[in-house]
Amino acid sequence: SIPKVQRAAVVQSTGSAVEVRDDYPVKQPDELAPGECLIRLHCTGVCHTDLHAAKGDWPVPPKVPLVGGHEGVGEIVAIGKNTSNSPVKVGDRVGIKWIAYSCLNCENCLKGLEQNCANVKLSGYTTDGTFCQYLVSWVNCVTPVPDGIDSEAAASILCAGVTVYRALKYSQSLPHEWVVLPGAGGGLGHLAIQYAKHFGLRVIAIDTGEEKRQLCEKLGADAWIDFKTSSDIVADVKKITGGPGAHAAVVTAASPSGYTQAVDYLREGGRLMAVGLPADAKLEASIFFTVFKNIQIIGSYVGNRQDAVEAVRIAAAGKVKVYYASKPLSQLTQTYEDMSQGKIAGRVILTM
Ligand code: 8ID
Ligand code: ZN
Repeated sequence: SIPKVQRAAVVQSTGSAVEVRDDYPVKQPDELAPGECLIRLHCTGVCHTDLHAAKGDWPVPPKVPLVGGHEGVGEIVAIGKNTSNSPVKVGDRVGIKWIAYSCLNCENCLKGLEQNCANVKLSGYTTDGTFCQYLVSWVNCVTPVPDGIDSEAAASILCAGVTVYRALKYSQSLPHEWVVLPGAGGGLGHLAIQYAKHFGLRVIAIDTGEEKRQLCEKLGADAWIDFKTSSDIVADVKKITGGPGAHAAVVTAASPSGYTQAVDYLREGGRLMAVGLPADAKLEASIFFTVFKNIQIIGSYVGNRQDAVEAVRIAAAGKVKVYYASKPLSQLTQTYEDMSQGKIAGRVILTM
């Protein structure tokens, strides 16, 4: 049976502290609208986006009170009555991603840009997310999770994995080309290394500190640059690539500094994939060299349902593994603290 209340991590007003409560309401099965489903969560990842949401530091404000979180895996326990043609059923294990709901009928949805749906709902931002035990989702938008990957290992594929998988896919990189990954030791970055290696690319990981260096090298990075100790990142990248620079960069750093040298260390025709979302930042690049070198600068925002299916499939095949520390939901505040200080190599997964 479904309880009336649950444990949830709630931000009461934007910027205020996260409060873990045991009295947050659970929407009951008979209250679900057609197309909605109720999910009992096993676990959730903590993404840097959740920290931006809790702080409210982006130009688009989140809802309040807010239950954050958008990298969850759980089990469907109820589906709204009069739901027709559901691709999932009660008992299925599914993932929750940042795009909680997209209408599938607007121009952007029809073009495959479900992220930009005119009626989009964002998990842990404009609708309650995964820092709780039970949440409402939509049968057409959950991501089925195949056997062969446990829930904790699958969770961060739903945001971090999908996002870097799509950015790499749209970077149009060919096997054996060089890709630079600023932010490589973080949640998105450590998965980007592995997807890039799976694509046959050569990887230059940029981040800082011994723990992240070891992680990046263990995951297959071909070269490492510490952004805090390097005196010239552009020269380092050029040297590693034998002169001309890298073919692509996927920037997942949560600070603007991760972006600044990219146009300079990319070779002619290079692609700069903008993924990290530092608050209040402008992308600074030389217009002259962007033009002169035929550089493409491309924003890449999470992924659609197909990107999610593909990213999960590669992880379930054992080609990409989330490197994580497992903690209880009550550790969310501490996790935000560690994340602000750049102390987390890989991901933190919270269990319910
Ligand atoms: O759809 C999207 N585009 C999307 C999806 C999910 C997350 C974007 N994001 C955004 C987040 O909102 C956040 O701004 O991507 C950014 C990274 O998220 P994350 O991987 O969850 O954050 P993290 O685990 O804290 O990793 C960030 C890493 O960047 C490094 C840090 O050391 C950390 O390991 N870093 C920083 I801060 N500055 C750097 C620099 N100048 C840097 N690495 C290299 N060079
Ligand atoms: Zn995320």
